[in-house]
Amino acid sequence: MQGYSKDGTDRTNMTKADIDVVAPDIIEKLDRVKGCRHHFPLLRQRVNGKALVYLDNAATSQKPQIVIDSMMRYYQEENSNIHRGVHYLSERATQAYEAVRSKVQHFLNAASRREIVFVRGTTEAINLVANSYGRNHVEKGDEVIISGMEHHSNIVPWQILCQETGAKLRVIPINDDGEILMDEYERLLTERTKMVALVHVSNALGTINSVKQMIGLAHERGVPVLIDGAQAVPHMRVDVSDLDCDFYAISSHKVFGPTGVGVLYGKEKHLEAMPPYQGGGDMIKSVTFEKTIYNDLPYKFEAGTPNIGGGIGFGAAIDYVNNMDMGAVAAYERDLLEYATENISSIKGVQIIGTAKEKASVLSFVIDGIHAHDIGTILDSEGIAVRTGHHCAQPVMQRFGIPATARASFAFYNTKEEIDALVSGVHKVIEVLG
Ligand code: C6P
Repeated sequence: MQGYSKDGTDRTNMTKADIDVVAPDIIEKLDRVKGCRHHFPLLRQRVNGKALVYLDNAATSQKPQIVIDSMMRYYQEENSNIHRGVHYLSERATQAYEAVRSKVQHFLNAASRREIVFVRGTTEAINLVANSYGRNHVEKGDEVIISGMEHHSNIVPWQILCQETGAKLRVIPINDDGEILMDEYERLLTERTKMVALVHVSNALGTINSVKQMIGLAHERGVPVLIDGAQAVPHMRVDVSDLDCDFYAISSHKVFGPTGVGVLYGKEKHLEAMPPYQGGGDMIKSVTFEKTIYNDLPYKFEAGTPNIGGGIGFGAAIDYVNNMDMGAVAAYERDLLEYATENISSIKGVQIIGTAKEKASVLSFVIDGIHAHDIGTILDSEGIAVRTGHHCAQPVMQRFGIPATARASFAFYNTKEEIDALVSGVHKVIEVLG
C-alpha cells in the first residue's frame, strides 16, 4: 500500500522493515494510531459472547464519539431546515452545514466550494454524473470506459446510459493479481471514448489503481474522468487538484462519518454546463409555470431538504481524520495487511483473491470446498464481522471464476490481536466444515 512521508503528505513505499530500521520514530506514531481505538465506542461490545472483532470496514466504518456527539448536539440544539428560514435556528443550522462544505473542499483540495455537491453517497454521485453529464455528452456510437473491477455503482449507471443512448460500454480487463492492464486501457481509449469511470481503490480486491496516470492518458485525448473514491478516502489523502480528475465521488460512512451523505466533486466548468439532475426546492432561483431559473452552483444539484444532521456528522468525521497523521495510518494499515496476508494465506486450502502490488487494507479470500457465507456464519459465532458474498462487484467474482469471497477489511483501529482471532476463526471454519 502507498505510504506517506513523515509530514503525511508525500507518498512513499514503506515496508515493515523500513519502519523498524529507518524510522523508529514512526513506531511511536503507529502506537498513537492504535491508541485511537478508544474513540470508537461500538468496538467495546461483545458479540456472541466474544469481544467484537469488526473487520467489515469497507462496508461501513465505525464512528468516533465526536461524530456521534456532533449529531446529537445538532438534533438537541440546532435542528432546523437550512437555506430557508431567517430565524435563529435556521441561520445556525445553515452556517454549520455550509461550514462542512468548506471542510470537504479543503479535505479534497478542490479549487472552490462551488465544486462540492452534497449527495446521499457515492452511488448517487455517480448516477448524477451519468444522468446529467452523460446524457448531454454521450450519443449513439460513442463509448464509455470502465474497468473490470468496478463496484455495481460504477457499472450500472453507465450501462443504463449506454442502453438509452446506443453508446457502448468498454471494460478494461484485469490480470490474475487484480490489476488493470494498462496497455489494454490505452488500446480502448479512442476518438469514440466520451467518458472514463474508474475505481480508485477496489472494494473487492483492495487494488489501488494508478488513477493519476490513467486520468493523464484520458486527458491527452480530451476525455473526462470520474473516479469512484469510496474506498480511497479512508486510507489515503486524496487531492483532486493534483489528480486533475473531472469528478470524484465519496461516501461519508466509509470515512468514519454517518450514512446517507456523500459528496460529488466536479470541476466547475463541467458542473456549470450540466443540467440539474433532480428538480425541487432549493435548486431554483425562481419558478413560474412557464419557466424556472436554476440556482447557482452547487445548489443547482441539491434539490430538496438534504441530510443536514448527517452533513454535520460528516464534518466532525473530516475534523477527526484531519487530526490524524495519515502517513502513520497508511503505514499501520500496511503492516496489518501484511500480517493478515501472511497468516491467512499460509493456512492450507485458503486462497487470497486480489494480490496486486499496490493494495489498501482489504483481504478477500476463499477456502477450498467451503462457501463464503458459511465462513461468515462461523466467524460471526466467534464475534468476528467480515463481509461475505460478491461485494456488489459480481464481474470481479466472474473474472476469478468464483461465486463469492469472504472479505476482511481493516481500519486503523484494528489490531494484530484481532487478526490472530480471524486466523483462529478460519482454522475453526476448516475444522467444522472442511
Ligand atoms: N461498497 C462494500 O461493502 P454507497 O453505498 O453509495 O455509499 O457506496 C457505493 C460504493 C461505490 N464504490 C465502491 C468502490 C464501494 O466500495 C461502494 C460501497 C460497500 O464494499 C457496500 S456495497
